[in-house]
Amino acid sequence: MSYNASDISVLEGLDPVRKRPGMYVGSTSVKGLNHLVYEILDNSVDEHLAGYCNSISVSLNKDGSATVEDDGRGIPVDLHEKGYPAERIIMTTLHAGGKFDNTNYKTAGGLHGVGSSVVNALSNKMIVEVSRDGQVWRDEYAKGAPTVKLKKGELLPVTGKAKKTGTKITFWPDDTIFDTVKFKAESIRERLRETAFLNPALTITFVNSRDGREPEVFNEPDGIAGFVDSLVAQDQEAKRITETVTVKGERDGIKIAVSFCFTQTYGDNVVSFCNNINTMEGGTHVVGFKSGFAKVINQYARELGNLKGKDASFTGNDTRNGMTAVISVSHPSPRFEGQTKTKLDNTDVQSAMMSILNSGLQHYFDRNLDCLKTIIARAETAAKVRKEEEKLRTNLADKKFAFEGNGKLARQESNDPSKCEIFIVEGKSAGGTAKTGRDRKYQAILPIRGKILNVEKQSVDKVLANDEIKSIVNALGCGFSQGYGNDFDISKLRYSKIIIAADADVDGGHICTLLLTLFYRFMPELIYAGKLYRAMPPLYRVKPKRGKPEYIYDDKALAEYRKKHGNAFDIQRYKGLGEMDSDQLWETTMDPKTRKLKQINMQDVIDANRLTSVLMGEEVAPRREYIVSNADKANLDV
Ligand code: 0R9
Repeated sequence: MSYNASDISVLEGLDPVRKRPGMYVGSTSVKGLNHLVYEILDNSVDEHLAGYCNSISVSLNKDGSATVEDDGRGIPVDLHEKGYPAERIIMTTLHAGGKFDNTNYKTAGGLHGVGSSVVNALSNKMIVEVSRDGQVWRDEYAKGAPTVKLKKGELLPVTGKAKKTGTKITFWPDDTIFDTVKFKAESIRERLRETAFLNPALTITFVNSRDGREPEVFNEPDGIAGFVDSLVAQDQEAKRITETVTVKGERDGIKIAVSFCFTQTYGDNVVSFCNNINTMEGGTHVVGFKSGFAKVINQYARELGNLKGKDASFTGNDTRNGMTAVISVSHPSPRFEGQTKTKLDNTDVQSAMMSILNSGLQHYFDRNLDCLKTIIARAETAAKVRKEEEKLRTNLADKKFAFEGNGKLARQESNDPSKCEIFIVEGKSAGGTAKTGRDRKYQAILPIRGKILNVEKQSVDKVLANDEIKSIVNALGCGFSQGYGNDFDISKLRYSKIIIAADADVDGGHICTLLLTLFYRFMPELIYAGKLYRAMPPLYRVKPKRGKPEYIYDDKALAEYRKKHGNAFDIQRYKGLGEMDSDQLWETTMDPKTRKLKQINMQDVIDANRLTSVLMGEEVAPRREYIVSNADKANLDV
């Protein structure tokens, strides 16, 4: 292939993209690969925002290419001042888009907003088909360079007649650039669904020809309110306690839309966007929303008498206890900062958000007092738990963690954190049995032997020098933090569930308590995120004279069983996990299909702290009382 002068300048133009692809699409991993689709998709969404495109389709094709098609005006194909079709300039020049933009042209923007020329540069082949002015125009490229030769002043070849208008782009990602050229369909699907929620008048079709599934159509006329509802529906634990509230408005050209609802969960889930870009790192719109919301709730709480005279106001976190929210703003010239350029920086958004939210919420709450009262009640609960936590943290600083023995982690085979779980198993023999009985692919076992020492204050350094604690921290892979420190990173957690498997007796209670306080002190986010569980092994195995043996998990269930079977059955009481063989341990405690787990929440931590005070404190009487009242729970060895 020979190049003329304009080709060379074109190649030089896109050269930086091929030299440093990570700069333009984030990385050369599958994330960067998917980003190619998003760059092209964003151009079609821009055309929708400009008011000309109603439907977009995204296809992952069998030959490894991806196609994005929209029904907008079509990329202009007339000659640009440089003497080549506008489409070609767009596809071969970095940042070319701006030169053609008319004043109404809004940008959805990608990670760095450089668009289709980047995709072109990083593709082995790219085909652009534009339907416009009654014709279909076609252009083609290889690794960013045009393969259709055009003389200066010449238009693109026409391949047929067009009844409608639109743009269709198909590209084959360059396998010498990307680590993989297999798109991650599930992430693309999620992105399309999200885009449909943010653009209620848009219809997006997803065709994944690779797996032969039916095309999926995303059209979400309820917009961000529907987004909130879908987030709540995804969380099986979340029980809704308010309807979804939407506040919208516009100030100084900044459009604001917010939807939220409350569920019976702790903490909040606030998802934010600016000009269709997911602002993962938050920014001025999120700050404005959080402070504006807290201000309104505190004002009402004082008016209604929930907060009196000198009472401290609710914190922002208190007021969002149980909230799921989606924020979407659009700004004529957004600025993004932060590590991944996903933090909105425009200060005018904060004040616009606060004023629109203030009047919108007042309008709504004045007419929906029940909803307001529910939110205030949730804030009151949060404030109570927060105060307990503050006490707890001071108490915990005085406690010592000590484990004996150094259990070895038996790793699982899979590296997919979403499917893996770790059992922290108390006791040497139970640890061994669990290693035999487990599902090796997805279950890891960390045996520990615990003993609580009732001693004087211990420094953090010493606690973390403890081998057993180190092995827990190392196994989980997400670091640790003191309280809310920065070393901890939950995204690095290697497991979807951390399961404490301890005997159902006082000793087991001790070790569980100890682990809870350890997690709370050094990895509290694991508790907030609901990653921590306690296995609930059965207390009894019963076998009627005729019939199958059954496991019984508590005394109430045993009483029921007695009612049904009289005394005509054999009963085995489990004193500890170590008494079960590997099949029994699998069936009763480890098999996801049959086991019973209890998810640990903040109340458990607070209870555990009380228990620790009882068991480790100075006073003998409450300790004795606890032990006596729990003596029925099997072997006492305190
Ligand atoms: C399949 C992916 N779609 C696109 O990449 C796409 C870009 C695009 C577009 C315009 C319309 N549809 C598009 N789809 C457009 C047309 C006009 C003005 N602005 C935008 C017009 O007809 O006047 N363009 C994006 C950038 C450009 N066009 C431009 F810079 F070439 F104008």
